[in-house]
Formats: sequence, structure tokens, C-alpha cells
Amino acid sequence: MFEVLTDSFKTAVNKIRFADDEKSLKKALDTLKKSLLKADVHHKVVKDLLKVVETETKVAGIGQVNFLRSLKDNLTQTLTAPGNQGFVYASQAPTRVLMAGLQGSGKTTTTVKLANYLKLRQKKVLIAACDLQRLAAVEQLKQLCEQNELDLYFDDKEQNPVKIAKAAVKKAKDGLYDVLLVDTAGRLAIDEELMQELTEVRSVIEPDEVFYVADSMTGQDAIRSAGTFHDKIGISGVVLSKYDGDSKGGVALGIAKQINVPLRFIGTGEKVADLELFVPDRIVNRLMGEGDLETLAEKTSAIINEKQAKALNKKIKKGEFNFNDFLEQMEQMKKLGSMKSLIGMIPGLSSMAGQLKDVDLENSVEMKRIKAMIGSMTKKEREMPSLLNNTRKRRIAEGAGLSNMDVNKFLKQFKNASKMAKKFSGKKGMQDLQNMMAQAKQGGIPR
Ligand SMILES: Nc1nc2c(ncn2[C@@H]2O[C@H](COP(=O)(O)OP(=O)(O)OP(=O)(O)O)[C@@H](O)[C@H]2O)c(=O)[nH]1
Ligand SMILES: [Mg+2]
Repeated sequence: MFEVLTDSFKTAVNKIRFADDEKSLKKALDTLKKSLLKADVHHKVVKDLLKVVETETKVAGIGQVNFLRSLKDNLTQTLTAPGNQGFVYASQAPTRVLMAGLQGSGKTTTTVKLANYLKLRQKKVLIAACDLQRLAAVEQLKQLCEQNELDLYFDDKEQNPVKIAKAAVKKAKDGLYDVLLVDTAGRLAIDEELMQELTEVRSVIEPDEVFYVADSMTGQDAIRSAGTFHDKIGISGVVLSKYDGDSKGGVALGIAKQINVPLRFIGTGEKVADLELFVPDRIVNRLMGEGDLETLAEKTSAIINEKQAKALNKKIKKGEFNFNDFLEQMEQMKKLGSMKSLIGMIPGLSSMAGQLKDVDLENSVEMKRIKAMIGSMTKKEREMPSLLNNTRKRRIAEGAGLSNMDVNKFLKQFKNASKMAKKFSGKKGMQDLQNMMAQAKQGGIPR
């Protein structure tokens, strides 16, 4: 996600690796300045950041350690604005969130992503369809909610979004929902009528949070429009959408300082799992290429339920791991989001993320083949991989429209996967994994 920025920081820090004099500090600062400006970080933000880093490093003594410490501290400061971090639940449920933004900025998609994010964390979430401007808007939400098994409040007969909002709040209260997310129509701040409507929806919702969804592909305009909305109606957080399409990425670095509102989430793709929490100190670690184990752990624990994990462990130990389990694991992996973003969170491996092609688990040719092969197996075969003799293998290959070689290759992969799973399933396995992580954190794994 932050490959370009991470590279810039690394290059800059390396400039004072060998010499601890003012000249090398200047070189490092110049390099950083150039790359941050190129990444579209606002010039004032860059100037302020580098000025403090320069002063602090000089006072502490020029050297890589002091430079890095000062850079990290002040970068965290730059990314921080008054208000909440991450998703914060109100003291009284339901937590009400109003989603606002320009047309096509990604409000509806982000609303669904956020609902899914909260649902994975065991929250009961209701979405309200308050966009009555665009004809297909309610239909879009209906489909997205159905696909992702999310609750939606809508009223096809009602024309007034304020009334829908009111009814949605009632439903959220009566239904004991933890969170209510209100999707609204896209609008320009200069459109007085629509801004008035938004203000009215706002007053019946009484939101705990107003999230402004800004399209990061529009660069500094995204920040400007967020600022205008903040002045007119007051927002408590920004979500940057379409960050995957923004090759520069600097918008995420400047926004908190520029409008004094915290960035809370980043949208990194069209799929429902493509939403990343934005917590300044964790993000700074990632920006420095040091990974973010906290977010990774939080992400996996939201997906992997302890009971299921135990049952699976038992199966693996008994050597009963089968094709159904394999498919199920693949499904779980999908919920974690893209491989690229996961790799970026592992210390020592983050530099790999940039080189990695983003593997789309669901749509990769490999995955389609595997699904076809498992689909050609009988119920018994799926449960007992040891049944597969040559005759059966040939039948499976034919059924899947593939060659015997493909089937053999897959079976070999499957065997390896079960072996790996067995290795890591016991107590010792966890220890091994933790050691590996610790090693990686100390830079033990070659970069
Ligand atoms: N690549 C990418 N596409 C995104 C992301 N977020 C949204 N989109 C796409 O952007 C387009 C517009 O998204 P919507 O969620 O419909 O935007 P909206 O703000 O609700 O639009 P209106 O309701 O018409 O104002 C869709 O094609 C989404 O798939 C993202 O993080 N990455
Ligand atoms: Mg919409």
C-alpha cells in the first residue's frame, strides 16, 4: 500500500548511514523533501515536518539513529489530528455514523466495507439507504448487502431521505444494533439544496461520527473538498478511497495536518475486504518498512475463530485434513484481503510487497483449477484424500477438463500444505512461528 513512500524514507535514511555530519543530514533531508513533494504531500506539511526533524536531529546529535527517531516521532505527529482513531464505539449503542462525500467518491462501497469490517468483529450492523438522488442507488446497496449478508434498512415508497433516516434510527434502536451506518447521496458543497438535505439527515441521525469519503485519485482536490465539508457541516473523520489507484499516495500523509481531521480508514480496492485501518503510529512503522504486527494480529483474530481453529488443529494432528478443509481455509484467506497488504505488515518482508504481483486468490487461474478438481471429486474423496488412486485421478482430471499432470501437481501441493499445517498446529509449532516472527522483526530474514 505504501511502497513508493516506504522507498523514499529508506533512501533518505540511508543517506546518513555512513557519515554523521551536517552535509549528510542535509542530503537526507533534501532527498526526503524531493520525494515527499513528488508523492504529492502538501509543501507546507513537508516543510514543517523536515524543519522539526532537522532541528531535533542536530540537538540530539547527527546520526542515523537520532534522525530515524525524530523522523518517526514527527511523522506520527503529522498523521495525528484531534479526535478518534480507528473505529470508536459510542457509550450508548447504536453508534451512528453518517457517510458523506462527492458523487462517485466511494461512499456506498466504503459503507459496505465498513459494515463488513465491524461484522467480522462480532458487531451487529445496520446500513440505512438514504441516497434517493441516484436511481440505482438503493438497488446497488440491496445487492451489496445481500452478497455480504448485511442488514439494510430501505423504503422504496418513501421519497424523503430525512424520514428514512428517522425510521432507520428507530429500527437500529429497536433491533439492538451496535452500529448504524447511513449512506447518503453524493453532493457538491456548492449545491445548497443538497447540503441542506444532508444537514437535516444529520440532525435526525445525531451521528457520533461523520465520515467524509474522499477519492484519493483526485489528489489535493480530495483534501480541499474534505476541508470545505468540514467547514460547512463538520466531519469527524476521513476515509480515503481508491488508494490502490493513487500511484503517489502523499494525500494520506498530509490530510490530518491540512484540515485538522484524522484519517481513519483507507480503501485499497473494489472488494469488500479492501479496507485498512489507519492508526498513525502503526502506519509509521509500515512507512518505515518495519511492518505492523499489531494490525496483522488483529486482522487474523477477527477472521479466525478460536473454536474453529482448535477443531481444525485436532483434525490436522490426526492426519484428517481433507479437501473440504482446504477449500474452507482458502475462503478464510480471502477475507483477510489482498496478499500484498498482508505481506506489507510483516516486518522484514514489507519490501517484498512492492515486487509481489497482487495474487487474487479467488480469480487466479490456479484457484479456478483447484476448485474445478475438488468439484470433480465425490463426497467421499473430498473427505478422504487417501482414496485417490490412478483411476480416480484420471476421472477427476477429465471432469475438470485438465491433465493428469495437473491433478498430480495439485495433490502434491495439498500434501505439502497438510504437512505445513501439521508442523504449525501444535504448541511447538506456534513457538516456531513466533520465533520466526521475532527473527524477522530483528531483521533476521534477509531483505
Ligand atoms: N479500486 C477501487 N475502487 C473503488 C474503491 N472504492 C470504491 N471504488 C469504486 O468506485 C466506484 C464508485 O463507488 P461508489 O461506492 O458507488 O461511490 P458513491 O460515492 O457511493 O457514488 P454515488 O452514490 O453515485 O455518489 C465503484 O465502481 C467502486 O467499485 C477503492 O478503494 N478502490
Ligand atoms: Mg452511493
